[in-house]
Amino acid sequence: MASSSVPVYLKDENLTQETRDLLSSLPSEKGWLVSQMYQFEGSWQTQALVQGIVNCQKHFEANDSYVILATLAKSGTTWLKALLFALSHRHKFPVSGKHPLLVTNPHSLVPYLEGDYCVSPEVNFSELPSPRLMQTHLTHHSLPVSIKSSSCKIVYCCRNPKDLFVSIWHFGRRLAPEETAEYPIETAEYWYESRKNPNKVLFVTYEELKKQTEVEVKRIAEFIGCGFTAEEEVSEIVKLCSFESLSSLEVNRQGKLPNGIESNAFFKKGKVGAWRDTLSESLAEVIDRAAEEKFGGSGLKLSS
Ligand code: PAP
Repeated sequence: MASSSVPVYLKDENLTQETRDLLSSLPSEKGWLVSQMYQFEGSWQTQALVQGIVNCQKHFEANDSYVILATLAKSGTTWLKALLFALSHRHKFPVSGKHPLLVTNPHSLVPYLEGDYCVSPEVNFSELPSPRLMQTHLTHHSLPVSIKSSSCKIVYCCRNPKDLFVSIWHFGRRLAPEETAEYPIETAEYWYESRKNPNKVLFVTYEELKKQTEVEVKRIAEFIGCGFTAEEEVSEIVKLCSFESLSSLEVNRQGKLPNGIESNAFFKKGKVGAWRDTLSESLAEVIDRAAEEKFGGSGLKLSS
């Protein structure tokens, strides 16, 4: 693994003694991007992320105006970051003008909560424009208390497990070509939360977002409190944030993010069902069975 391309949340630096003690008490397995992964609060994390999660659980203070994007890695984070940024700041940054998304990778516009907290317990988000957008890969259970207790909104994006698996596998091979391993499918926590509390958690799927982008984008805008008026056009934002548009921008084709990951690593095919080019029938069946076991009784329908 080339160290220059290793993001901070995969590095084993900055660990406090408290976190080292915690890690030694957790179940661990050989990892796919780093040598060892740790099971913390039900999901598998790197050492640095355990540190980041503990830090943000202790110190992050959300307030009512925050919008939190929650995803599993590779389920639509980059797309939703672009959409949420473009939607919530559309009066300040009209699509027709010099839009930040034309010159900035979506990951540099919306911070990765526990990733930023890997480095230090003191992270200052006060520079972010309001409404503050934040992204997390945490399960609902592990979210900092202030996210649950405030009235901030959570948008959750889910993707079918086979495309997600293939997407993360390719990404992992870029970061750590010599290593690969199984990827755990998380539980349907956000699904249940969105049923229980629809004003707090909006459940979006990558597949529906692909199928009827304008309808879904309007639904997201409404949910985060910046719905479209009858006169307003949503198509420009949809186009700006599309795979074709973002992946062809110079800023997303060349160079690296501050965390060392190449900017183009977040854009591969951007399609539904691309798993068919990579997965064998038998591996696809294994994933289908695992998904059925996990989600079977939940009422959540995962498209394939
Ligand atoms: P992250 O969680 O590491 O930030 P994330 O953005 O969730 O990654 O996942 C990347 C996937 O989203 C890639 O899918 P693929 O491997 O199946 O191709 C990437 O191509 C896709 N993607 C990125 N931007 C967009 C977009 N604007 N529209 C649709 N899909 C996109």
